[in-house]
Amino acid sequence: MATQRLFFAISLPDAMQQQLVRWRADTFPAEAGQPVAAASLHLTLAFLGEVAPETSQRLQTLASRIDQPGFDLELDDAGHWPRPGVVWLGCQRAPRGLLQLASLLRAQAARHGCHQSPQPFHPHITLLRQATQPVALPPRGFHWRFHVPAFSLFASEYSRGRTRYRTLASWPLRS
Ligand code: 2AM
Repeated sequence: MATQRLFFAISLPDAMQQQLVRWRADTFPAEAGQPVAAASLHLTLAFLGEVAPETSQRLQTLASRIDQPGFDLELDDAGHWPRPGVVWLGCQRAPRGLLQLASLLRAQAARHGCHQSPQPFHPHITLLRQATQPVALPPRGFHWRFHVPAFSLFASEYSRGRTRYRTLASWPLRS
């Protein structure tokens, strides 16, 4: 079987997706960048790159053994990375549970040969892509909170000119 482009991530509840999409439309002009589709909004925990089936299977087995409590995410920060052309939403203070989960998944990925960026983990949800020109960011003061009861493994698939994210498996966090 061929390799797949994989990443572990947190998906957003449907209501949160809808709220963010409305806020984004009110906050950023159309020319600011390419909006990420509501159903594709996610927070990446660990990017794995192109992965062989055996490695994917091993990482899924390890993921299934993770025993961590769920946590609340508070989205109250926004930023612009002009080089990759990304406008993002994040947290001023990332919850400990999020950092622990990401660090465990990233360590397991690295041990299985999936290169991990040496840059520190900066949890974010990409709202706009191709945002290479200066963008006016919203003033602080906005915030959304939602509970994270699970995490998932996604495959990033490119066909007919667009990228789709397919959920391969999900694992619950302790309630
Ligand atoms: P991004 O949203 O900041 O682009 C699928 O591509 C997910 O993995 C995206 O959330 C992307 O982050 C993230 N990712 C992290 N490192 C990546 C890399 N080196 N190449 C592509 N995507 C990466």
